[in-house]
Amino acid sequence: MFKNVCIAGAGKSGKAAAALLIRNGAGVTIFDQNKELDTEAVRKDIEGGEKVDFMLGDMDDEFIKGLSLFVISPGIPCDADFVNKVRGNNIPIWGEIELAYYFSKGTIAAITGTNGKTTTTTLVGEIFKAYKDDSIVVGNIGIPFTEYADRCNEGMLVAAEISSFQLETVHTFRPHVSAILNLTPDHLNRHYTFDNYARVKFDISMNQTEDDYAVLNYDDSEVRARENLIKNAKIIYFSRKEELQEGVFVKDGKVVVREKGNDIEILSLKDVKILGDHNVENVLAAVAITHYMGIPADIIEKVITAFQGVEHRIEYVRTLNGVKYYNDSKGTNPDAAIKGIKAMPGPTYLIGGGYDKKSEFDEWIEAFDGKVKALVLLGATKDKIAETARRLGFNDIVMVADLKEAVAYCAEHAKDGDNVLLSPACASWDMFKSYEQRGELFKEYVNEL
Ligand code: UMA
Repeated sequence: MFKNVCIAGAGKSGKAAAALLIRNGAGVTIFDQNKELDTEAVRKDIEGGEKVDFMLGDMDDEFIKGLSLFVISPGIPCDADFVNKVRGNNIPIWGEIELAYYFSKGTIAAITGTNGKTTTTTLVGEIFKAYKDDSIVVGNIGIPFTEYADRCNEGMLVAAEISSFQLETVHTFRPHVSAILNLTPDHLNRHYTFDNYARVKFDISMNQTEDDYAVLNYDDSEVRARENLIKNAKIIYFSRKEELQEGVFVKDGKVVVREKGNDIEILSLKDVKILGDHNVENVLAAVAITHYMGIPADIIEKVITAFQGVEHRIEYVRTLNGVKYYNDSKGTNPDAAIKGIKAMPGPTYLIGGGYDKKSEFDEWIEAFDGKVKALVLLGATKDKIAETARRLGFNDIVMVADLKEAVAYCAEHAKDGDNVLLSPACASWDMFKSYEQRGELFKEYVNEL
């Protein structure tokens, strides 16, 4: 299986997969479509990197025929020409999650959904660590599961954030608890239709058995409409809005787990520090996930009530001349950005635009609710967003060339009591390496003012 492995993609995922495979005696070639890739720099980042071969640009047909396994990074579309060729030669294609799962012996809680994945996974990971300090947090959150997989022993708890990209290439991956937090259109340039995207999210549960749990959002009609896609796992619903017969919900300001007719009170919402309805949902999901992973209620309560939130999610940066600056760089789709603008307490200069995922921006603009003083646009989607805004009667639009200019414009015009929010409603990949880099740069520019 591991005699002659090709890893496609020399990013975080590919490098960690290479190190794992080399540790386990495999022959590894890294393929990357970027002809300019600095292979020596990549080699240096990989433990055992001197044993890696490279192929850049185009993939050789003869090379494909000799492969025993093809490991694909999440950012590479599964229908890329070279991937189709590999498939045509009947070479097994695994993603990083499948590869890590093959080596790992831990008990996994796997979390997906359009929004809230990172906050929920972070919370779940903190709860796991408070219970067992060798627990790990991995996946789309930025730490490849392959980095730890072969050191992940029996009994270790794993909190894994899993993206739709990663779910396209799982085959045997079986988390003990899976969770689908919500579903709104995202990554449609990759999955083509919303239904394809939704179905791929449900693949998180495809290998679960009757001994496993699937945590689903009762309040999300797109999730609920697809509950029949959960084949074997026991479904555990959570709801912010309704008292459930069984499941996790809010009753008299308390988060309650109702199980076999018993109500277990976990915590009071008034003690939770992260703001907004979407965060109540993240808390409910984290309670459901950790309860069914067997974590005692007192530990769940202690960790959740102490939790202050994660970087790049409506993150407060500073106040200057009475203007508050917030970094919501993880607002990478319209739905996440709606949460960002809704969380703003007053008049806001909103910085948006970025990589084109073929999203529609109408609902985001409708959510401005008279709060946005100016929409400052940059990136590949700026014209499309401006067009949508004007069509909906919103005309306070400013076009800028880059993020630095956007920050400078906002600083010059915002008055005491205003807010400046970076919440782009788009991914970052047109101008930045990642949403993290975009958020870091925003904070840097704001702190330089
Ligand atoms: N490449 C190609 N051909 C392509 C695309 C990429 O050769 O068509 C090469 C690039 O030249 C580059 C490498 O592949 O050298 C990059 O691989 P990658 O895009 O998979 O990026 P990684 O650094 O390996 O990061 C990936 C995830 N990236 C994506 O899904 C785009 C990271 O998720 C994840 O944290 C990491 O693996 C570890 O699991 C980021 C993300 O943006 C945070 N995810 C999306 C999201 O949250 O919306 C799904």
